[in-house]
Amino acid sequence: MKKLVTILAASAMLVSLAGCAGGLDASADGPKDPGDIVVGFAQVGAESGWRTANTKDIQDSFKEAGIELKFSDAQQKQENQIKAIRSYITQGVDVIAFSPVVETGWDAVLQEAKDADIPVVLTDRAVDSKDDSLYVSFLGSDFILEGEKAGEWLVEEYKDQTEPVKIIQLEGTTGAAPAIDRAEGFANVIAADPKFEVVASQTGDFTRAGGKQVTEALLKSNPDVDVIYSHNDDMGLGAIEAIEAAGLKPGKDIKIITVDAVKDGMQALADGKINFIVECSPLLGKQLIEIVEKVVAGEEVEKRIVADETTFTQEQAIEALPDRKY
Ligand code: GZL
Ligand code: ZN
Repeated sequence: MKKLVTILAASAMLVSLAGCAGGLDASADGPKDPGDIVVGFAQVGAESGWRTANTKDIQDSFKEAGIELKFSDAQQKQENQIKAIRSYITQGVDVIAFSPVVETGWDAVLQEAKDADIPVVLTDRAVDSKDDSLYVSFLGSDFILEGEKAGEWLVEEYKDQTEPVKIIQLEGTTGAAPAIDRAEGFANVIAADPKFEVVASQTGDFTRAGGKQVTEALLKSNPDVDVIYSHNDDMGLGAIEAIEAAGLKPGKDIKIITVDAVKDGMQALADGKINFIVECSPLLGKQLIEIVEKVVAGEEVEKRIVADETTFTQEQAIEALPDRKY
């Protein structure tokens, strides 16, 4: 009897070893179970309502899928993101995903991930690397289109006005893809009519405090401004505080266009303090999981996956607010 038990135990050991060895070569025993996959995510920070909604959605999605997520918050510093990516490489995670705080300066660390055979997924923001073999997929919004949508609303809003329309632009983080591209898309559209003039443009770093400080300063030098175009809701909400502190009515004396459509922005839109919001969806968790599972199973993934999103007027915001997820 004793002999039989030892033989059984030994063979069970062998099977489990084979199983684990098989895990290294997915083809042997099919794709890894979600429970065996480990993903390292290097998040930008927690600078805005959009970012916190994006983090929550990613963490909830991974919990639901039963996939282990190692998560880091870089406080909007590129060197912290690079450090986090390096630590994921050392830990030998299956996939690395991150939202690059700025477009430049990633080639070296992405090459290190490639040399370590760890696929990288870009979420939300892009890198300017010429070598697109450094990442398997870029999942996120089309920020140029978002800027164009903002410009199109402005052109429509002022189609009957001939005298100049003076605009202050609140830029996102300097060097970040959404800041570069939202400025580009907006400029493309308003170039159609010389009455539109961006009298001042400055970064508020995507934060509410930044938007308030910059607007206070720019209103002093441009008291007769008509419109504020803000690259995200949070800076727009800061601008509202500055406009009210100057004794003016946001949404009336100065019209405001923002991007994101997070709850606080949508509430200000419903209250008439913002006039138009271009949505930028933070809900990338599900699509990121699909990419991770395909990559781990050795399947092809699309190089560029665009998040679907819309725009909101005041009426549409009032309609949408009750069941807004973020
Ligand atoms: C856009 C995202 C931007 C948001 C900001 O996808 O990168 O960063 O628009 C956030 O709110 O800070
Ligand atoms: Zn770009």
